[in-house]
Amino acid sequence: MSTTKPTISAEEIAGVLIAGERDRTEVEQFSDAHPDVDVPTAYRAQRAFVQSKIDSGERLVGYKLGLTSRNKQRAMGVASPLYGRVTSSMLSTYGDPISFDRFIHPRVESEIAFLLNRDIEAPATVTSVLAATELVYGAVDVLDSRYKGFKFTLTDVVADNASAGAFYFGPIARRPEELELHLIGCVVRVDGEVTMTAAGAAVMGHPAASVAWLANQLALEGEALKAGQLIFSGGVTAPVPVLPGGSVTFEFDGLGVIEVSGA
Ligand code: OOG
Ligand code: MG
Repeated sequence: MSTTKPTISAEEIAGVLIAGERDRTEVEQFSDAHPDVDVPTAYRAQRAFVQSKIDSGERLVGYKLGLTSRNKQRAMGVASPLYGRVTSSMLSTYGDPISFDRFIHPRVESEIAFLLNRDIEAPATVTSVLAATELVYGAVDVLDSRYKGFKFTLTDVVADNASAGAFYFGPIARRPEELELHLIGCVVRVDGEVTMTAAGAAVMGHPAASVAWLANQLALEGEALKAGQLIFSGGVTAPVPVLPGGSVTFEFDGLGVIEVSGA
């Protein structure tokens, strides 16, 4: 094990990503020039990236999981789950349009969102996550990697706050016990044509398993999931680009339809 200092600091990585997001310009993957940066350093960069949002008045409202399904791991060529932080300006009210011109190259994907009404203690399981969940929603994750060509390694995407851009909620909230979340179907249509279908079990066997993974991961870092937070499961289906004039609809069994239109 080398104990030399990384050739770029977490703060420097965050500074590049903050500028890329602000200026809507793609940045180079830092892993190309700095392959020595490890995952803990990348999470410190993520914290600094998110802290800049909090310093400008946003609130931490929860977390998002990433690369928790084979559909997503295959699409992005990265095989380990990760998490990012969700802040208040990323959320939109159902029906409100999201303006895509604030993004570099947005993509959308289906997820399940969990609203917690209790803190989750480690070790967490599917059962303990469901017991701490007040409501679940169908949701759409609007991703916007700050990296050129939407290409990244695990450390790149961790630092980039799991490509977080914005989130849509579906129109229907349900108690978790009213649904078989691992069987929830999702049909994705691009310009009216069915392009992808999946069930909730695509996410680690059960969407709540990804929330349990996060709770256990955060415990190792001295953090915990809290009552009132929103947790996004990670993509059930692979991402689809949002194109001008195009439409993508996400139909969830029992949780309604979300339509996304590229203006
Ligand atoms: C990385 C973020 C992953 C998910 O649900 O897998 C993610 C990306 O695909 O840009 O949000
Ligand atoms: Mg996602």
